[in-house]
Amino acid sequence: KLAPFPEDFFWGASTSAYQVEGASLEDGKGPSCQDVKEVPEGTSDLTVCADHYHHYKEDIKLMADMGFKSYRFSIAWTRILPEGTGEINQKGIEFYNNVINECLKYGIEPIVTMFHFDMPAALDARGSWGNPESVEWFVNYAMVLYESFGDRVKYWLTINEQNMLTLVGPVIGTLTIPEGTENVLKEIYQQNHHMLVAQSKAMVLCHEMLPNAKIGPAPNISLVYPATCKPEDVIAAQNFNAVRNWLYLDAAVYGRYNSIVWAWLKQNDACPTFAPGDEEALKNGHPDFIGFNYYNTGTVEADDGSVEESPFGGDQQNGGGVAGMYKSYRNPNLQQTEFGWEIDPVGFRATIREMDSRYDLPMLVTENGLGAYDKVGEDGKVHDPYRIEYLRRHIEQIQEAITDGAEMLGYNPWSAIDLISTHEGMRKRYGFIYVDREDFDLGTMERQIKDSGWWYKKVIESNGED
Ligand code: BGP
Repeated sequence: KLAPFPEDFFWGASTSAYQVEGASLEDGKGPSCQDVKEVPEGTSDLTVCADHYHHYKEDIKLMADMGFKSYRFSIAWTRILPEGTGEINQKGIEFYNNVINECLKYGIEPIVTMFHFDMPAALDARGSWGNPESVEWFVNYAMVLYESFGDRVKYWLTINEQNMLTLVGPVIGTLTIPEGTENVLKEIYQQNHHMLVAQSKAMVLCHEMLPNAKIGPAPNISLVYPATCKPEDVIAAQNFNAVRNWLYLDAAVYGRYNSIVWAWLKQNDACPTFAPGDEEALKNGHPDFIGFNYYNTGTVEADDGSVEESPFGGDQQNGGGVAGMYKSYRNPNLQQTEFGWEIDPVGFRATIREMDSRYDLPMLVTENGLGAYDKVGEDGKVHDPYRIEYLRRHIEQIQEAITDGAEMLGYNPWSAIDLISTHEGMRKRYGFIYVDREDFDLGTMERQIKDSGWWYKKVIESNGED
């Protein structure tokens, strides 16, 4: 018999500032790396997005109509601090005050991501995460957030998908490698180290300033399978698991580097340099829970010598591998989305079980979801049975994991509302709420709840029984 979902389970959904808000330079907002990056060919830029900046009231009302218990969104660093450090932009504070208050009005718990892929351009120009000062920039930004919103925000997420920044950073438009860098691997992991230290310090500060708040990381966690039961493939899977997943959680939870990753970096002369106090700083931070995004599992085999030398490790969707460590493998047992992403609900349970046994902390699903070409039907509605099927199968596996003993705090799939996809622009939609616009035609911006949203409402009402 399956265990029930907890009574106070956070059923909700997610967005991020640079993908949903638009108004990218309005009301004093400074440019972020996303505003100045070259968008992939054939996709929209990020100036308008779903225009949530001007529609937030309507959007949160629709979330309330679906019965949301939580809404995970990110704060744009440059709306608060246009230059990344220095002067505070009151209009930015006002906007997020309004968003938070609007959520609370409907009993929706705001879950706030502090950093979701949008480094202030001004800080990029100063070396971004490669600059050792980045630790202080982030901690200072965190302090402003706690001071401004800490009286109402109880759940904080530090850095969204830090692991994707190191694995595919340039694809996302973040993680800049300075020209002329000799040891790119070392540079990547030095930047990563600064993020880890910054995160740890932000967790300590959160606990000092807001004793009732809870804070956690938000990496993208995918359990990695070996392609076969060949021992060499198992070693490859351990390698990718370490590089992709455990490095981030070992550091966040235990304040130490994963030994497999450290040994690999050492062999490549790429271990990050610790500043005085870093070791202690890493040890001092403790998350209250693990936030994580899950889209699919990974599968790898041993490198047969064909993996090209590249400092970036790639991920399941982008393929790749690391020479001598692992090579990506398409799992023949899994279906794929229209966009070629593998679908693995049972792997969701496996991933949760693995995290539970390694870290023994409550877990909050901060993303999961299906990107598809949704269309308005002849009846004017959006019928997305494929998304209902996808979500249902994943929710079932959360319940299995709860039955296995995992403590699950909530489920916040991607995305609350249609927004701009990282790689595919507007055509790849994830939302429960449809937005009438295309990549190059801003449309009416009208909103409507899709079939999946009405279905989700029933799931929430019945606390997962539907
Ligand atoms: C995650 C990101 C999100 C979101 C999502 C879907 O990696 O945290 O920002 O974009 O993936 O990805 P995509 O937009 O590429 O389909």
